[in-house]
Amino acid sequence: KVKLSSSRGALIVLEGLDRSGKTSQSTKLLSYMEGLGCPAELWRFPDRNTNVGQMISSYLSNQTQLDDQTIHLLYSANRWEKRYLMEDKLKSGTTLVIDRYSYSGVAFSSAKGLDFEWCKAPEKGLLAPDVVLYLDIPPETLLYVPLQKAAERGGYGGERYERLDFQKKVEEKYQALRDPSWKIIDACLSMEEVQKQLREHVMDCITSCKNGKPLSQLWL
Ligand code: Z5A
Repeated sequence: KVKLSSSRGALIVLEGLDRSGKTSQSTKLLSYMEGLGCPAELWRFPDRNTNVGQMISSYLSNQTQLDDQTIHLLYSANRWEKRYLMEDKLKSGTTLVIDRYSYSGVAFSSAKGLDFEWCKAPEKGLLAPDVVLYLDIPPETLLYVPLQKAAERGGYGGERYERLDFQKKVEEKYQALRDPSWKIIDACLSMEEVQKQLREHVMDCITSCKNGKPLSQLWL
């Protein structure tokens, strides 16, 4: 276990399918916390600014090809290279709002067909979030995403099903990762309503961390 801290920031993770609103909502959360004078930073994974992150970015933009195992380990390494900075920030009282974390890593890679436990293994020992806020959206809602892409390059039908199919698999994997402590938010509600619910969970979480909730490690 990581050393106890009496007054620390909270590690808050937002997860959910593509386009469920993670980036919009985490940005709003940060402004809200800043408005309250609560020290906070917004992080996201992949963090494309590091050396490892640049390899991931190059893969995501199709400039390099990597097999599924290699990219999985790079995503994980990208979290490990931020692990100690993360701990320092939290211990100095800064709350971190993180847009995607290990759950994205496992859900996406295992949805591609990699073994679920194999995918979890390199994540073990990273800092465990104090709360996971899951933005719940039916995969079917995402149909408009390939519609736009397909308009640019044709082959619309096949791509749509392929993508929907994949998002459904990702959702199944998220469900397998879920534990009772996760906060499930209906992401089909308005932006404002989603934000309102998120703020309540976040403030509860920050309070419990300030009151001495210890940091712990993921999946150990
Ligand atoms: N990946 C991985 O495989 N392994 C890993 O370990 C990690 C990631 C960490 C990163 O993509 C890819 O890497 C991702 C997973 C994989 N792959 N995919 N596919 P990215 O960084 O490009 O993706 P993202 O930044 O996370 O974006 P996103 O998931 O596509 O979107 P989002 O952040 O959830 O949503 P948004 O940008 O806030 O909102 C999307 C739109 O919906 C936007 O126009 C909003 O205005 C609108 N929106 C949002 N909420 C609402 C509500 N409530 N009502 C109406 N409209 C809304």
